[in-house]
Amino acid sequence: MAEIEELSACEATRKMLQKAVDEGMETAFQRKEQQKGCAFGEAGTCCRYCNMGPCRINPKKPEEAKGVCGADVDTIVARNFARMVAAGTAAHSDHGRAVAQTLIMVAKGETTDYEIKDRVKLLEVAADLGIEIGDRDINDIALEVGERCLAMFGQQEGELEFAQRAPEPIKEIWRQLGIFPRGIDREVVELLHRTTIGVDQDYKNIILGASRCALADGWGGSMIATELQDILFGTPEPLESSANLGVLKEDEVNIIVHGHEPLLSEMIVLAASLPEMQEKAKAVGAKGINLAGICCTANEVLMRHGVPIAGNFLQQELALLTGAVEAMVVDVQCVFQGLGTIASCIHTDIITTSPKAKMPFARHIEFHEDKALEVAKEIVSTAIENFPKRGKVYIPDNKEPLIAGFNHEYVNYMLGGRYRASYRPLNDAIIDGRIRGVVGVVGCNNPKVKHDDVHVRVVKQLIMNGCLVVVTGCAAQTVAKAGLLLPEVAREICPRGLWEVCEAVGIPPVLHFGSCVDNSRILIALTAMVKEGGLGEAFYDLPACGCAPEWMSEKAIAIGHYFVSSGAAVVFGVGFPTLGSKNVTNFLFEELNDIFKNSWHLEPDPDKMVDKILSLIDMKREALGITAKRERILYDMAMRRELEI
Ligand code: NFS
Repeated sequence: MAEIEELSACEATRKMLQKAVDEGMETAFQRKEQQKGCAFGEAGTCCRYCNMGPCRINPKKPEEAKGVCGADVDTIVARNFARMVAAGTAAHSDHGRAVAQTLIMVAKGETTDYEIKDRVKLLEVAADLGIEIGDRDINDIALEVGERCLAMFGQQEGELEFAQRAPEPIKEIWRQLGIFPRGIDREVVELLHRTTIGVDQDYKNIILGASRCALADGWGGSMIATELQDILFGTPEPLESSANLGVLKEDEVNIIVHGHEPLLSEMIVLAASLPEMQEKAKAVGAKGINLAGICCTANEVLMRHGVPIAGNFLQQELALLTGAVEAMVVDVQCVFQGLGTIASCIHTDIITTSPKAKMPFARHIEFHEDKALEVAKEIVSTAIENFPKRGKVYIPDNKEPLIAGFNHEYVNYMLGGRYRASYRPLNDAIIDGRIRGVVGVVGCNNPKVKHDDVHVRVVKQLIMNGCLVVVTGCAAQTVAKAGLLLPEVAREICPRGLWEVCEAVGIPPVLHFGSCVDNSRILIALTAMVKEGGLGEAFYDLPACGCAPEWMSEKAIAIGHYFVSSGAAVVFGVGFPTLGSKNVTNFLFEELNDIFKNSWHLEPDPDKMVDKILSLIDMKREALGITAKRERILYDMAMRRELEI
């Protein structure tokens, strides 16, 4: 295996990787080295959508071959890209659907385990959808909101309602192109249809079809998930917690929630806090029950309950190797099958809960919304019963404090106050140059690059250069572990303008905005900046940029594509799945500028990625006539040493 030092920038991760090597346990880091990769797959030039193939085209000599059906490299690459968008959209949206169904059950009184926690947000969303409020019963309003959102999945014709929230000029562009999204399910189905053998063979048309589908994700499925979760579980507000494997406790029953949908994890939080469960834990010799999270579920329960983060995507197996985890409770998405192999060697139970996602070596305790708390109690009890079976435990002592729980509503409130909530101070700070621009840093880990390293380098340099950064997903967890989600960071490393703004408002320069479906919060925040005035007419005018430095998932491609199709610039790291076709790549990276006035970019090198983002932001500042002369802060050796987590 490569030098452990080179595999991760996170000390806790390195310690656990050493332990894995010492004990002969396998993780994603080792498996990545065993996999030699495939040049065709990597370039997007392999097609296996029918049984005449698989067909593959040498990305170095694409003109020399075609698929058996005659598909050229452009069609093949575009279809593969589009299918990633369809899959990513499906994942986010199926999550949103489950939340809508739960809201309906709550409104109908079919489950009493959940309640409507944020009535103000319910009324706001209802008003947005044109639902009558008057003196109607709150459950009637909730039912109508739930049903209207659920109907957005099956809507056959007409414009998707939440997409009406987008700035007017981009909606006009969607209408002119015929890509204003309709129902979410319809867009996923149509994109899968268009990319089967012998349908859409115009790569530009395929990519624009993918835009329509991706928009149904960002302004549809993901937004439904976020909005309705806030209604059911409460809109997050800033709170303190901590992150990294050191949050596990040697003397308590450790339960890790991992996956994506908070419907389950909310109930586990409740069940674990019940006195009867605490007593049960004490009866087996534990001091209590300690909950922690991995991946987006971690973000959901962190921002609403302060549940600490055990780690991000690439740390899921390492958490088990501590020997301190009694149960890892999973639902859907980003869950390694490798977990089961490790769990079969130690006392940990992997508990699958979704009928959609079962695993070998796991115990299945199926979750149902109508008996949510009962199931959660069974899961917690199972974990407690495991505690006496523990073997040797090693928990690395790394953990960092953090503040999480930001979102559009809170930004609005903290800038303007409760009675004059407004984005004006943010826009003004951007216009007068105290804030250079706003950057969303999102996405996964990927063992193709040094774990956490790219995220930390990019985020640190962005705030050193005066950008306000918002983070979601595993990127948020990375920077939490690096101690960047703290207000004092502003004074320590940010230029005067940014730290003055941060200190005046009492925020860190890096704002934790939630999970990956919560990237829809960024859409809403950017829309609010546009509507506030002074920074142009649409996303494409804003000094703002999105990036995913260590992405790996189809969901990341769907997110990137809905931001680009909404008019935002997006920079991805690692690599890009269309490089086998010059035409498709040129369309995504250049020609989309003529359509959405922004485009995709690829820059795997963290320093160059920062340069690229800053130049994109400065270009927008110049176009807006708000250019302030500033020096690019150079990245010297002392800073480099600072970047260790
Ligand atoms: Ni996002 Fe969440 Fe993490 Fe990547 Fe996976 S957890 S939905 S896909 S790996 S950021």
